[in-house]
Amino acid sequence: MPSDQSPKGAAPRRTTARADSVTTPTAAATVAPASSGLAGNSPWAYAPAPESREIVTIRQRYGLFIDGKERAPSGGEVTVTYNPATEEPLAEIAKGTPADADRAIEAADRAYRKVWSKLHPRERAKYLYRISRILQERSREFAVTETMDSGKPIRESRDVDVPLAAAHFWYYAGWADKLEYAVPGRRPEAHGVVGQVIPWNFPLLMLAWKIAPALAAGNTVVLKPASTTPLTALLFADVCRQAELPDGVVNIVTGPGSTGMSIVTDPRVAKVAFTGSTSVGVTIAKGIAGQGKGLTLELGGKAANIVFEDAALDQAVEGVVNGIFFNQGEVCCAGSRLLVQESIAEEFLARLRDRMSMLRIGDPMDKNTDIGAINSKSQMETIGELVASGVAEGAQIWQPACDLPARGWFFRPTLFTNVAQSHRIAREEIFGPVLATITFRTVAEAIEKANNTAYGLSAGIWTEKGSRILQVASALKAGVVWANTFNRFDPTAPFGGYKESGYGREGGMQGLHAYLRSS
Ligand code: TAP
Repeated sequence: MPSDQSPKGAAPRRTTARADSVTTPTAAATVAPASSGLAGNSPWAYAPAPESREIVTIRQRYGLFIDGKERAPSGGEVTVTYNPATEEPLAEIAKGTPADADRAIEAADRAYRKVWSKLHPRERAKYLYRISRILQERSREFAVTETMDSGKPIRESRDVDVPLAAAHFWYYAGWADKLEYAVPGRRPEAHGVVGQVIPWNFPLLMLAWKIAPALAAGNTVVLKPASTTPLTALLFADVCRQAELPDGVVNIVTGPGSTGMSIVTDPRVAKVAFTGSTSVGVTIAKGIAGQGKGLTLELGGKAANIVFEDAALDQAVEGVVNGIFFNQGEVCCAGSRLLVQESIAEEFLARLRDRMSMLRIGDPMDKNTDIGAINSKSQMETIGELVASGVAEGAQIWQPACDLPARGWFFRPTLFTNVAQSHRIAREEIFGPVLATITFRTVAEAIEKANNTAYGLSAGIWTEKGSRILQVASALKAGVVWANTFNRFDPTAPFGGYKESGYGREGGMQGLHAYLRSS
C-alpha cells in the first residue's frame, strides 16, 4: 500500500471539514457567512447530478503493458490505487521493477528497429488517427475512470482532459508525414526509444502530450505513470490493442519512482521526457548527465495572474477563479499568485469572495461539482502545511463556508490577502486550491513582482488595453502568457517553462522538435 493513502475501510469521520485532519488554520481563519448562492442549503441549490459509474469496469488487478501484452511484474508485488473522493481502494497495480523496465525497453527497441521505423509515415499517422477516434468513442469511460482515480471533477475530465487528449493524437497524426516541414532544410530522424515519466494531476492528458508527438516523429515509447493515478494509462493500453498498434510500440510500466529512474537512465533510451516536480526533474537531469540523451523537463510553477484597474472585473474574477481552482489548483501553470492593482483591490476581492462562495466542492462524479478531491493524503498534508505557514507568517486567510464530504480528501478554496513576497505561500508551489494576493500600484511594479519567482511557466494579464498586454507580456519571464483568459490549452500551441519550470516545449510544431534528431 502506498504510504500516502489510507487503509481500506478507514473509519468514516463525520466532520464536515476534512481539512481538520491535516495541519490547517482554524482560529486564524476568517470564514464567511453561509453562502446565499447556489450552494449548500439555499433553496436554489442544484439537485445532485451524479455521473453513472456503470460504463466503467475496473478490474481487481492490472499488470504491466509490455510488447503488446499484459504481464505480471517480475517481483510479484502490487500497490493499490485509491479513489481520493471516497478513500476506497480501486484496484491492485503491478509494481514494476528495474527488470520489468529492462523488458519494456527491449520490446520498444525491437519494435523500433523491426517495425515502427520501417513503416511509411502515412501508416504511422493512421494509427494515431485511430487512437484519437477510439479515445473519442470511449470518452465517457475514460472520463469516469480518470475522475475516480484522480479526484478531479467529472465536468473537467469530460470536457477538458479527454477531448484534449484525443485532440493531441489527432493533431500529431497530421504531422507524421510532414516532418520535414517541422525542421526545414534538414532531414528529420526519430531518436528510437523514448522514456517518459508523468505526474498525477492530468494523467491521460500528460500521456497524450508525451506519446502522440513521440509516435508521430517515429519513436517507440516506454512510459511510467504516477503511482496514484495509473488507471487511464492502463486503459490506454487497451486502446493500443484495439487500434492494433504493433506490439512494443507503446509500453506502460507502472511502479515507483525508482522504476522511472531505471527507464530514463537505460543507455538504449535515447530521449527522455519528464513532467513533475522540480526536485525529481533535477534528479533525472543529474542521473542522465553525460549520456548524450535528449531531455525535456516540464516542472512546477508559481504563476502571477495580474489584474489591472481597467480590466473587465467580473470577467477577471472568472479568470482568476478558473486560474487557481481548476483541477483543485493541482495544475503546474495555476494562477496561484493574484497580483491586483491597489486602486481596485478592495472591490475586486469582494467580488472574488462572492464568487468563491458559489463554488461547489464535493463529489467529483457530480456534474455540478466545481472542486473535487485532492489527489492523495500526502498532497492534502502538503497543502495544509503551506496554508498553516501562510497564517503563521502573518497573511490573512479567508475561506468560504461550505460543507465538505465526511470522507475523502477535500480542501476548501482558500484566499490569502496581506501576502508579502517573502512568504512561503508566495514563493512555493502549493499545488492546491490556495490563492495568494499581492497588490501593486504601477505597471513596472506588477512586472517586477510577477517575475520575482524561481519559476517561469505561465502568467495572466487582465486589462482592456491591447498595448499594455503587449508591453507586459513581453516583459514577463514565463513560457505561456494568457491575456484576458487563463488555462487555455490547444495541441497546436507550445507549452513549457523558463528557469526552475524546466526546458523544452510540448505541443505544437515545437513539441515535435524534442522527438526528432535532424541532420
Ligand atoms: P513527482 O513526485 O515529481 O512525480 C512525477 C513522476 O515522477 C511520477 O510518475 C513519479 O512516480 C515519478 N518519480 C518520482 N521520483 C522519481 C525518480 N527519482 N526518478 C524518476 N521518476 C520519479 O511530481 P508529482 O507529485 O507527481 O506532480 C506534481 C508536480 O508536477 C508539481 O510540482 C507540478 O508543478 C509538476 N507538474 C508540472 C507540469 C508541467 S507541464 N510543467 C504538469 C504537471 C505537473 P511516483 O508517482 O511513483 O512517485
